[in-house]
Amino acid sequence: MVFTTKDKEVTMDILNITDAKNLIGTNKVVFVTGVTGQDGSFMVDYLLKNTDYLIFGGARRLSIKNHENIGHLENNSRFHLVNFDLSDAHSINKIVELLKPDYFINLAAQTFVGSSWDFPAQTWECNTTGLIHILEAIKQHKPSCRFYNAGSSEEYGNVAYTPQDENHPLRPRSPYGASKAGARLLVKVYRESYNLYAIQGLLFNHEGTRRGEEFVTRKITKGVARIKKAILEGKSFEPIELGNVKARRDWSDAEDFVDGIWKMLNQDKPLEYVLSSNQTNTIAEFVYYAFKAADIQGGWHGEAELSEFSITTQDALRYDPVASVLVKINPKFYRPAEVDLLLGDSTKARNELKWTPKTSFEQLVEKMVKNDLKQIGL
Ligand code: NDP
Ligand code: GDR
Repeated sequence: MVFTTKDKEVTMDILNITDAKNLIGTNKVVFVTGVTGQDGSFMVDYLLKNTDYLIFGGARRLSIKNHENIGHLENNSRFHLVNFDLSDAHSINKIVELLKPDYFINLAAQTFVGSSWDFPAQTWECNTTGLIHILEAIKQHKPSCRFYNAGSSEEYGNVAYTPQDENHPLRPRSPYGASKAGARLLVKVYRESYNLYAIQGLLFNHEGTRRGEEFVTRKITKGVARIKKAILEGKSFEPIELGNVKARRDWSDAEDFVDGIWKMLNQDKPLEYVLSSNQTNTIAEFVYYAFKAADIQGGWHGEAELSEFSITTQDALRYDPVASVLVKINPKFYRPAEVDLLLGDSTKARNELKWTPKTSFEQLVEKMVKNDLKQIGL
């Protein structure tokens, strides 16, 4: 099967389940879903580096391949793709029956909060009903399998107190948040009913160079790179259009989080933890630091507070004033209900799992901007 990544053309097969089974030897087996996405691909990289396990990545068949995040693994003898779709109970059952994985890490989901109002049933189907298919298969075929399901700070939603720790109640504000809150309850029920090692971590926002382009951080860093290129070439440019820039998020580096997930999976007891940076920033602040990382000094201006972000006066003198608007607000990106403030408290994970995130907020922004600049040749 031939498909194109950003850098080169690669060939990568998706194995059928019988061929996959024949690859199993004496090493432990990990099944990771969502490997075409951000966390799944970083998790596979992490496992290849830190274990000697055989890793199967679940990927769904699409008419146009989207394997950019795993293209670098095409010839790795310890990593293989298997057809996987959260909506198909039969194939999930077969996967667990034949591969009998020692670990099952479910990072596949309908992940975009904004779309979850447009596709509430599909969001529930993937994130909640799909989870039941996995839990049932594990219960039936490999009850000793250690299972991780991806939980989210969106389950906290309309927060009751700040910062949010493991005891915070579930108060989701979106169909996505509700689907993950439902999933959390199911994981607990299966853990307690069948004595499974089944956990759902409580992960705040995490980003990186493989972040999907519709999420606000990547949308901003890609936009910054596009504008930087236009400025350097003396061309005009369209501003980045954003919705609610006053919302606050607790952002971390996804590469730090896969380490936390693996630590959560390897405890004596199946305990669930918050992973977070313990710092909160507005989207507006992310914008500021992203342009700063590209050496573009800007500020928020406009009649209404935070209505427009433009190059600051000194720089504006050097550029066409019309083109000096870098970001403008477009209400079409507002959500029917917003989560205004997220700030995690990951003290327990840091103390009990000895988990230590390495990348600060500013380093994360800079890393993402530099990556997007590099991708367009800057
Ligand atoms: P991405 O959107 O980058 O990746 C999602 C993955 O799920 C993709 O590989 C996608 O495949 C796959 N997927 C979607 N629908 C299906 C389906 N029906 N069957 C099989 N696979 C499917 O998300 P992240 O990597 O950022 O997130 C990983 C997990 O962590 C998700 O569960 C997310 O909800 C959760 N989470 C993420 C946070 C974050 O800040 N990143 C924070 C808290 C929780 P395809 O490429 O084919 O679309
Ligand atoms: P989030 O991430 O909803 O926190 O979910 P997203 O980046 O989509 O939004 C963050 C905040 O930015 C505001 N915003 C915009 N968002 C997007 N996408 N596009 C815009 O133009 C824009 N303008 C402002 C949003 O309103 C919101 O307040 C992510 C996902 O990874 C989930 O899967 C995960 O569970 C949570 O993080 C924790």
